[in-house]
Amino acid sequence: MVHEKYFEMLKRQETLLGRKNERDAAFYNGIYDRYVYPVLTREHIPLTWQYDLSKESNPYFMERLGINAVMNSGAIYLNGKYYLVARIEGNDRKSFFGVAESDNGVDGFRFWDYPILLDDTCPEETNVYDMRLTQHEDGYIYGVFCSESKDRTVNDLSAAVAAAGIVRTKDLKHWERLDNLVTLRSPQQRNVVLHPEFVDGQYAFYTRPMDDFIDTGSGGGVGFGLCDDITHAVVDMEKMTSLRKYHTITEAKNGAGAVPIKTDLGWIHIAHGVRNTAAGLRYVIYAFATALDDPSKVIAEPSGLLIGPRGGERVGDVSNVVFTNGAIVNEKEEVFIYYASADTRLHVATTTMDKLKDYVFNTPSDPGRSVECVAQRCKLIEKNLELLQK
Ligand code: M1P
Repeated sequence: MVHEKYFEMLKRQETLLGRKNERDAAFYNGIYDRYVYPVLTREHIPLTWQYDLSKESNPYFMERLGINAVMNSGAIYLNGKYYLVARIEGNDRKSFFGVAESDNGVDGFRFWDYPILLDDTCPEETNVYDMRLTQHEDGYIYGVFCSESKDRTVNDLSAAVAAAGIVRTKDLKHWERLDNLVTLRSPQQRNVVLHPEFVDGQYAFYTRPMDDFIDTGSGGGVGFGLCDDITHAVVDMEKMTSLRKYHTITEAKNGAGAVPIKTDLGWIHIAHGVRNTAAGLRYVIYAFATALDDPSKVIAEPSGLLIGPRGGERVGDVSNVVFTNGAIVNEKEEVFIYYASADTRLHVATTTMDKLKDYVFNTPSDPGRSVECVAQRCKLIEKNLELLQK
């Protein structure tokens, strides 16, 4: 017999799932809109994933397999629907993936009946997270994610190794696991993204070379490398694209986020940058563009952050973090940037392709020093004051 509490909880959840999202009227920057409600939270997870519904075996209707957070999500637009492959973290700290679907991209996201059960091909793999979904010109949808294992080469319980796992699908239902990416010159990888087109006839990956699990160490920023065979992907050379820079939002580290968006002016990348502070690491989202004929060559780099944590977004399991690994452009050229806050919940910011291009190609770049930044601002003020005096 189904426990009566289930129906009460389901009613409450249905109210949440049916709630309309609203643009946040208190926020304006002309670049994108924020929304009042997150698009996915732990409360969106089906009750069947967490509770034993039987009154006989669960008389207190206790949570048996609780969910702690829903965050960093890959995103894809297929047949007029918006799909997120969300990172879901159980109370047991293990992350896994689940597909959530919406008709409009800003609310009404519902998870499918089951999470994604990956092929168990890596016995050492302990945790998986942050899938980027690439609709590749070869006809497959690829999911590239972080595959984390314990580092057994050192005597440190917390030491871990991050690699890039690869799966592919045509329908988001049947997933084929391929070999993890091997980068011959970088011991660890996270935030790897597959470029949607062949480059010089090869598969192209944005990488993030790291010396160890947390610190990028000598890793200089977002890398770029090519490989022939996606089923046994091996990247030898990694060229640098968007660099870490002293006293900027990318000083501590950075990493590719959403799959690059193709425009007539270049590939637009929405990535994350990290700086260190007395309160710990601060993660923000930034954008840059690379050349159409060389997706590794940065051609535009607006100054500073595009999205930073604000208000309640600042607080959560890992405070002061916003992170993106998915964006959608629909047939109306509307852009949906999915970003998580504080490794706890997922939000959306919306804009248009015209606005995004204007932002990326017309926002001045960071001159690098306070005095030059003030000069840059004075130039803007002077132009405005002249205009106001006319
Ligand atoms: O906790 C913040 C983020 O930390 C990692 O990002 P990075 O590899 O750049 O440090 C990721 O594990 C990400 O999942 C997480 O949101």
